[in-house]
Amino acid sequence: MDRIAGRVIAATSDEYLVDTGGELLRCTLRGTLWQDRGKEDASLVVVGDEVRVEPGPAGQGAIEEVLPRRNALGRGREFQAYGGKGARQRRSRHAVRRRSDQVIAANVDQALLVFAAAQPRLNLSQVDQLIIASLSEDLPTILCVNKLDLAEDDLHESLKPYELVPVEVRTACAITGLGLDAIRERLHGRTTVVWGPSGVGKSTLINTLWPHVDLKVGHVSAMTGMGTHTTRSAAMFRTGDDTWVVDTPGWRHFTPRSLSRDAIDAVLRDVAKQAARCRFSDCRHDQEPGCAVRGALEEGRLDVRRVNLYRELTGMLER
Ligand SMILES: Nc1nc2c(ncn2[C@@H]2O[C@H](COP(=O)(O)OP(=O)(O)OP(=O)(O)O)[C@@H](O)[C@H]2O)c(=O)[nH]1
Ligand SMILES: [Mg+2]
Ligand SMILES: [Zn+2]
Repeated sequence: MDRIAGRVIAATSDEYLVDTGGELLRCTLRGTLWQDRGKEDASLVVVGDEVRVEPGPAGQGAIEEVLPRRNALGRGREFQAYGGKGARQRRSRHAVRRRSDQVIAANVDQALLVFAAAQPRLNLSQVDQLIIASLSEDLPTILCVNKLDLAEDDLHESLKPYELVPVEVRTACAITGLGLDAIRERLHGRTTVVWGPSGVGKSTLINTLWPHVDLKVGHVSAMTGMGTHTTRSAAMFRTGDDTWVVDTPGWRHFTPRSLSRDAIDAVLRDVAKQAARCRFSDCRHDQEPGCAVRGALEEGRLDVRRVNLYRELTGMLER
C-alpha cells in the first residue's frame, strides 16, 4: 500500500497520533524504525515529526519513516540541580543520570518558555538554561513569566538582565487573561512549543488563549490527558489557520540538550565579557592565574550564580 505523509501531533509511550492533512491516524512504529535503538527510546518519534505512514484499517496505521528534523528540543543526558540547597545536596550524593537525551518536540518555528513568578519559585538558572537551549536551536524565543498575580515586588528587577538577551519578555496571568493578547498575536501563523517547568501554567495558558481550539483537541485530550492536571505527554493543537501550539510535560530539573557557545555568551553576557579577558584562552575560571572572571567575582562585579552557571555550561561544551 502507498505511504502517505503526515505530522505527529501527539505521542505517548506506545501510540502516535498522525495528522495526514484530513485524517487522524492512530499509529504504531514499524519495527525497522526501532530495532537499532530499542523500542523504549522516547526520542525516536516525537510531536512535530514529519513522517511517512502506511495506513491500515479503522483509522490505524504504522509509521514507516521519520524525515530529518529542522530542529529538536529536549533535555540533556544529565540532571543538574540548580534548585534549593536541599536539592543540590541530595543530587550531589546521588547523581542522577538520564540514559540518553530526551527529545520532546521537533520542527517548531519558535519557543514560548513559561515560568511562574511564584509557585513554583522563579529559578533564574533554569530560565537562563532554557533560553540557552532554545537559542542554541536558533529559535525565536519568548519568555513568559506567568502567575503575575502571585509576583513579589522584585520581579522586574529579576527580569532586568533579560533586556540584553535576544528574547522577548512577557508577563501574564493565565487565570485572568492579563497579558495574553500580545502573546496570542505573537503566536499567530506559526508552530510554537510551550516549554517550562512543571506547574507553571503552560496548559492553563493554552486553554485561556484558545478556549475553543480545533475539534482535534478532544481527540488529542482523550489520548494525552491535557487539562489543568499534570501534562503527561506532548501534544500539538491547531488553534487557527496555520497556528499550532505544542503543549509539553513540565519537569523539575533541566539540562540543555543542545548547547552553543553563542547562546551561552548571549545569555551570560557579563561573564562571557570577562572570560574573553582571561590570560589563557582555555581558562576554566577556577584556579588559573590571570583569570579575569575570578578577579571580577572577587571584586563583586559579577554574580556568583551566573559565574557558576557559565562554568558549568562551558564545561559541558568541551565534553
Ligand atoms: N495564581 C495563578 N495560578 C495559575 C496561573 N496559571 C495557572 N495557575 C495554576 O497553576 C497550576 C498548574 O497549572 P498547569 O496549567 O497545569 O501547569 P503546567 O505548566 O501545564 O504543568 P505541567 O503540565 O505539570 O507541566 C493550576 O492549579 C493552575 O490553576 C496564574 O496565572 N495564576
Ligand atoms: Mg500541563
Ligand atoms: Zn578565567
